Amino acid sequence: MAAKKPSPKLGTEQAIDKKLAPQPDNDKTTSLAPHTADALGEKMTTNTGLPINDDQNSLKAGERGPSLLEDFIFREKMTHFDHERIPERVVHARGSGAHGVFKLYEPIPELTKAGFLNDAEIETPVFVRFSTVAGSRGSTDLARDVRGFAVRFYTQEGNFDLVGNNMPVFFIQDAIKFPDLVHAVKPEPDNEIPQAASAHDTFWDFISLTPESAHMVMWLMSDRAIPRSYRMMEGFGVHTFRFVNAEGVASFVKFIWKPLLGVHSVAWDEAQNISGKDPDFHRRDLWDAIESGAYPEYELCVQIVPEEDEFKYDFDLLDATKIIPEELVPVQRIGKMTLNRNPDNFFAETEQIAFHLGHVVPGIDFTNDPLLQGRLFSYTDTQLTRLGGPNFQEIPINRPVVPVHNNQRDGFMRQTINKGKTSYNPNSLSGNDPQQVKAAEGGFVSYLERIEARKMRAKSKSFFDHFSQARLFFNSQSEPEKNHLIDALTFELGKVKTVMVRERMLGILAQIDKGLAAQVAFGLGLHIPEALPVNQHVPADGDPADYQSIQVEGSLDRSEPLSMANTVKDSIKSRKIAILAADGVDDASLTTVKEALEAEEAVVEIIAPRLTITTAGGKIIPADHSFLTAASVLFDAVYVPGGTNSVATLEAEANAVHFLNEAFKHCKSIAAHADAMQVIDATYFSKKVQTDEGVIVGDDNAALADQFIAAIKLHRFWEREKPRLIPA
Ligand code: HDD
Repeated sequence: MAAKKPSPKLGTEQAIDKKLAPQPDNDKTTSLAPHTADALGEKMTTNTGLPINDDQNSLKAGERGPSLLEDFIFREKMTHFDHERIPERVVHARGSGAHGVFKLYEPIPELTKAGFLNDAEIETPVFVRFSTVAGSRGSTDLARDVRGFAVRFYTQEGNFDLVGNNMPVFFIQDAIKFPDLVHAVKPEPDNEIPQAASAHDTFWDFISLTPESAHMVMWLMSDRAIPRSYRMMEGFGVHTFRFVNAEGVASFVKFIWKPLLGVHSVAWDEAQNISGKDPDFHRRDLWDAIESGAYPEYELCVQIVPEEDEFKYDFDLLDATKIIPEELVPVQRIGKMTLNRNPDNFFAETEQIAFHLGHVVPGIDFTNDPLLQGRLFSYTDTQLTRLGGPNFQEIPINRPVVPVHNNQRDGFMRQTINKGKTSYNPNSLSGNDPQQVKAAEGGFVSYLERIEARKMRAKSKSFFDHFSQARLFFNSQSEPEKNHLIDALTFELGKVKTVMVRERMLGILAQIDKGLAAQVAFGLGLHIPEALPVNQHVPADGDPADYQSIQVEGSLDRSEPLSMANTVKDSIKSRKIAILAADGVDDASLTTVKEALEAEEAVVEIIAPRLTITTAGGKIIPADHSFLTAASVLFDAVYVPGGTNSVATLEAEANAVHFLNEAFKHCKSIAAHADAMQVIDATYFSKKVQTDEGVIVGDDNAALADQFIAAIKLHRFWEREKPRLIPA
C-alpha cells in the first residue's frame, strides 16, 4: 500500500510543528484518487480549460469604466461562487469525517453470511462521520447533544452503513414523531433562538408530553452528551437488527462500538467555555490525532439474541427506547476499526457522504422496529434535496468499491455514460444484462419473516414501560455522574420560561426517581406535581387510558457498563498537557517531565507570556501558545516547572493563576515542581493541595512525572466538585 505523501495539510497549529504520520491508502481512497485535483505547479484555467491571464481585474470599458457583460471569465467564477452552498443536513448538520479500515478478529459464519464479517484477512475501507444533532453546520462541537456515529463499510458486496449515535436509545418509538421531535429541539421558529441547545421551552414542552423519551433524556442529561473527544465515545446502532447466516437462520443483533481509549467527558462548565475558546474542539482533536498518527480505534461489538428468545425479556427488542443490558446479553468483540486518514476535501467527502440505513449487504437485515422502518424512507429522501437529485450515489465518496450496473438512468448531473440500447429488464437485445443474481451467488434476499396482521395505526403494549430503563440508567451512575445529571436537568429546565413545562417535567422525573426529581425541584424552587402528566400521544379516537405508561419490574437494578466511571483508564496517549513557563524556567524541571509525558504519547504544549522563552540554562525555546491564545479548557492537565524567575513571573500573571484555578475547577490533574509552590499558593485551591490526589507537588522530577502520568490516566477527579469553592 502506498503511504500518503505528507501533504501540506497544515490547517492546524499542531500539524505545523509535529511530524505528519503516514496516512495509508485503501481500496476506497485509491478509488477516490482519479477524482482528486492538485493545483500545485499547475496553470490557472477556466472550467473549459482556457488558461487565464488576469484573475485580478474584471473586463471594463476603460480603466475606470463600467464592467462588461461580455466578461465570461468573471461570470463563470461568480456564478460558481453564487451556487457553492448546498442545504445543510436537516439534522446532524455539524460533523467531521475520517477514512479508515475495519478488520475482523474471527469469521462469524454461524451468525451472518456478510462477506466482510467472514474474512479476517481483509481490511474493509470505512468512512466515518461524527456529528452533533441539533446545531447548524457552523455551530459549536461542545453543545449538550447526542453525537452521530455513522460508519460506512465499503465492502466487496456493496456499501453497508451503520448509522448510529453515541447513545444506545432514542427519544421516540415511531418514526412518524421524528419531525415533531426535531421541530421541538431546533431553534424556536419565531426568533431562531437558541442555536445548538436543547435548553429551551419547545424541546422540554415536547419531552414533558412524551414519556417514552424518559430513558433517552437520562442519557442526554448525562455526561455522555459532552464527550471529551469523538475518539472517546461509544457508538450504538440503536435498533435491533437481524443477522442471517448462509442457512437462512436469523438472530437479532445490536451493534456497539467501544473506543480503545475509553469513554470520557468534559465538565458542563468546561463545555460552555470551550464553545467560546475553540468551537471546533472535537473536529480539531480528530484531525490532529490522525495527522499525528494517534489513530482513533474502536472495537465493533455485537449482542446476539437467538430468534426463539424474541419475547424472553421484560422489554421489547423492537422498542428503540430500550437497551439490552450487557449483563443479560454479553457483548462479543468481533473486530476493530482504525481511523487513519483525514479527508482531502471536507465538502467533497464529509459533506457529500450520504448515509442510509437501507445500505445493507447480504447477511444483515432489518427488524420491524417502527423507528427503523421509518428511517428506511427518510435517508434517501433527504438526499434528493440536500444533494440535488437522484444521482448522489455517483458522487465519488458515495460510490461503492464494486461495480454498479442497473437500469436507472439520467437525471440532474448524471456522471455515468451508460452504453448500449437497453435500459430495461427483461430485455433480449442485450442478452437480459445486467443479470439478476441468485441468492447462492450473493443476490440480496430479504429475510423470510412470517407476518400475519391487520393493517392499523397502533402501538404494542410491550412499548409502554417508559421508566424502568431510565431508572436503571440513573441507578447505574456514580455519585458525581448523578450530580452532573441533576445539575444538567436543573440548568436546562432553568432555561425554560414556562413554569407549567418545568412542573410537568418534574412529574416525569418523579416516575424515574423521587430523589432525582426532588433535587431538580429544589434547584428550580418548585414542587413535584402529584399526578403523572397525561400522555398526549393519543389518536383522535383513542382512549387516553390505553396510552398510559406502565411500570414493569425490571430484572436489573444496576448495569456497570452504563457508568463512565467504569471505563478504561490506562493511557494518556494523545491527551493534551499544558506546561506553564516563563523566562528563567528550570531546564531539568521542564524537560524531564515533558519527555516523560511525550514518551507516553501525550501531546505537550508550552504556554508562556510570549511565544519564546529563555530557560535558566540560556536555551531559547519556542512556546506553543501565549496566555492570549490558550485556555485551560483546551487541555487535560497542567504542569508548572520550577525556576526562580519563571515562577515569579507566573505568580504575578493573572492568566496563569486563572488557568490553574480553572483546571482545578474542572477536576483535572495539576502538577508543580516544589520550587513552583508560589504559583500554586496564588490559586484558590492552594489550601487543598495536601488532600487532593489530583494535585501533585514534588522535587524529584522523574517521580513527579510518574505520579502525574498516573493521575492523568484517571481522567478527572470529580470528587473535587463537592465543595464548589473555585470561582474560576
Ligand atoms: Fe437520523 C441523519 C442517526 C433517527 C432521519 N441520523 C442522521 C445521522 C446520524 C443519524 C448519525 C447523520 C449521518 C451523517 O453523518 O451524514 N437517526 C440516527 C439514529 C436514530 C435516528 C441513531 C435513531 C435510532 N433519523 C432518525 C429518524 C429519522 C431520521 C427516526 C426519520 C424518520 N437522520 C434522518 C435524516 C438525516 C439523518 C433526515 C439528515 C441528514 C441525512 O439523514 O443524511 O434522513
